[in-house]
Amino acid sequence: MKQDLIEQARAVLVRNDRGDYTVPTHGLYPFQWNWDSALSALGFSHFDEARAWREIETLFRHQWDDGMVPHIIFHEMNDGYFPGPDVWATGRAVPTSGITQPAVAGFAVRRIHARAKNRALADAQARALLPKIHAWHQWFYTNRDPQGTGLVAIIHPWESGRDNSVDWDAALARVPTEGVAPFQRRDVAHANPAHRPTDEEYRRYIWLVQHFRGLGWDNSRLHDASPFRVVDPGFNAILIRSCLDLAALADDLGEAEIASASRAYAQAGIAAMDALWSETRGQYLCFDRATGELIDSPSIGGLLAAFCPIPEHRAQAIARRLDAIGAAVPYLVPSHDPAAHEFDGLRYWRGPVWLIVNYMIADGLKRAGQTRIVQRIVDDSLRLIEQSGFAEYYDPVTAEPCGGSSFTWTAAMVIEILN
Ligand code: 9YW
Repeated sequence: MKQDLIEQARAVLVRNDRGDYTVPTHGLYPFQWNWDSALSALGFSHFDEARAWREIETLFRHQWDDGMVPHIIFHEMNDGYFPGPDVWATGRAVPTSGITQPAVAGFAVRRIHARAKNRALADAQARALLPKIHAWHQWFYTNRDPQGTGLVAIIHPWESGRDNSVDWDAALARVPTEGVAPFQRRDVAHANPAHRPTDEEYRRYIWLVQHFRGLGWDNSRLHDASPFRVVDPGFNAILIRSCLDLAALADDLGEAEIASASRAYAQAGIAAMDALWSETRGQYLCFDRATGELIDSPSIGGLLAAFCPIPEHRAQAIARRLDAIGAAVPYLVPSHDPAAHEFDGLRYWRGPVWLIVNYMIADGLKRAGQTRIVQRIVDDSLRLIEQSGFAEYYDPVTAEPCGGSSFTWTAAMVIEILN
């Protein structure tokens, strides 16, 4: 059974392999996505280390001069996705989007390096990637935390990787839609519209893209100029964890300066994170930098915070919260609290389970010693795969597979979990 699943997962990765990068899934997402690549490389690394390194190498080949690593790289033209390169208009030879995504590469590279069988290759690749990943982290803290609070903001819901989370509703409602050029969505031709963001959300997403494009994609201006500036605990936890992992890797490779700078970022982030804790909700919450208030939305972003080191009593509280959620739905971890009225088990990031987030929450809670709830998350993840295949996401109540099928990072997580 286990070997069968691994074989099936490998076949998904191979099918979506385009040589130097993988597409998340055929049809719906025909390009390279940032955090998909970093997480998918973990899957490749179990059967082809060279291919795993190449995935991340390709991603960083398209890093911007200012250090940003874009969220999409449009390697080949394909009009099956909107918004394409013409809408982003970032002026790059190989077109990219103009925003970023969760900085999980530092974590992935450290993990792949630590367990690599080909040590010479791993050292060479890690050494080449180290300054690039560090430059990306520096870019984050310089451009997305201009006041030096210790935590970075996202300026577009797409940056979070949790596109239509309830977390963004109020902040996104303040984004205008006037002047948005007419467009035709392509995603709804590949996936059930009831499982995707709404047209209204898309108009606001595109307004932000047009706004940033009008500012020449100058990252030194975008943060302050964006009406949407949200501090996401999950996003920050991923960045903090990557800084810590990069520091450990830098120690291994004798790069003391990168190690100490990375640790300083992580320490400041960990200290600042506690202000996002909600005693009432028993989890972390997002913070709206435009209004200066916490966003009272009990989403998975506040549980994913456990991916970075958090105080022991906070990890215990998150485990309790997961127990309560796990009593309400058969499959952990829904992307939004099933008890909240906004919960929608089929609609993208407003309820469904995503295996990559399960993996990161489980990893963090394992380090925090919360083994019982970790086992539940792992068991639920594998039950979803056995019942519903390698889907993009799943209904936490019925296990219905949603979104794209034969999904790369879902398959990669299965290989990672089962090895
Ligand atoms: C989109 C590729 C991406 C993920 C995001 C997810 C979705 C793309 O797919 O966004 O067009 O909506 O939300 O996290 O990287 O798998």
